[in-house]
Amino acid sequence: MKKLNIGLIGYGFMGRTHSNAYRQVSQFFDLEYQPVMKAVCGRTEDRVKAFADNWGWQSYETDWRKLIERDDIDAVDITTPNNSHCEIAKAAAEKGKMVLCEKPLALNPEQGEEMVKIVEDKGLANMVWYNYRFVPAVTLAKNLIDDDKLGKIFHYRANFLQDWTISPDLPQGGEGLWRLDAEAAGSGVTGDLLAHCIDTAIWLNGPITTVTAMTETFIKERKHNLTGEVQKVNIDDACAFLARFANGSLAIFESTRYARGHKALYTFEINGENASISWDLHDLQRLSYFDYRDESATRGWRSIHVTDSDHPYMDKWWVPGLNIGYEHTFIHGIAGFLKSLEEGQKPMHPSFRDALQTQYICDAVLKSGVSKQWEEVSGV
Ligand code: SOE
Repeated sequence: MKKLNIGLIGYGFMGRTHSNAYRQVSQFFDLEYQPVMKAVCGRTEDRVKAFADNWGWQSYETDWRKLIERDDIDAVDITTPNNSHCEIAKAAAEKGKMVLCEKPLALNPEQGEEMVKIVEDKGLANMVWYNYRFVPAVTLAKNLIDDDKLGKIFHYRANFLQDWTISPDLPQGGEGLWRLDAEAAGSGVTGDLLAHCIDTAIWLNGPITTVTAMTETFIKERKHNLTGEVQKVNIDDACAFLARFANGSLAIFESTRYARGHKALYTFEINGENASISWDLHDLQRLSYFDYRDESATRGWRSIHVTDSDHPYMDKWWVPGLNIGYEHTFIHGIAGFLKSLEEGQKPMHPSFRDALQTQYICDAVLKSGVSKQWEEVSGV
């Protein structure tokens, strides 16, 4: 087996999901490459050391520049806040490392373009962790659409609803709360949550060409954890937008962190000429499917329990009927990346270039939130 030495930068929520994936992937997937958990990097020494011990990283660094300098690192995995993705990815690529990056790719399209350019110019394997593509039920949706089961697609609707920022006492900035700080995150729900919905949507239904959006910041000021001052909030707390796809279908997307009662309700529904499908992250192992061509007496929505061995990814896991969950999406992501390194395999998706497309759409959405006009999406 060939070894691929990984250097992980960041050890928060995503650092944990990725570490778990590296630990498990070779046990469940038959691959030529085995990831080696060479080094993890975080700024606080006692914490990064404890993280390394807990997850089985062989060594640690407290300066990411040192990590990317190391000759024993083949691939750099970035799980830091969004405002550091571009600098780290470019520096890692400059050193000839493969780069895996958490979503969203960057703070804005300009940074994203630079990141795409350097990995492509240097011919380096790259991917962005839009993990929901790798839910078996979502991949099944992709397969049904690619098999033309739905026929012409008319409608796409997606939501990503949360409720964790409703309290005005919640500060912005710093560890755990950088998603509320526009300087670190770039945007609010648009880059954090709608980016997932957009990535899935363009994968399933092709390019989005134009958008019109409505954004809102409900809590205008919050104490900043780093400065201790009450400061203006510059992120979008909620965003809803309409979109047109290149294939003629219409879309409606909504995301908020103010939907009391919802923690991570990512749902989508697609309506085609012959059939419809819908999916819900809170019940991620099921895909709902309605086919108009079924016999009329028994026609209706069916709830497919996506656990059979002929369903996507499921032959790698337990026995039919037994669920897998959220953490497995990251294992599927890294399995796909490792597979793509084998001789004769296609490059991994979503790549930096795919994620740049999502970045263009987020940018058009945010622009439209301000201009209150329809905005064209760049790069289509
Ligand atoms: C935010 O709460 C968050 O953790 C996102 O950053 C993730 O990308 C999403 O998958 C779940 O919600």
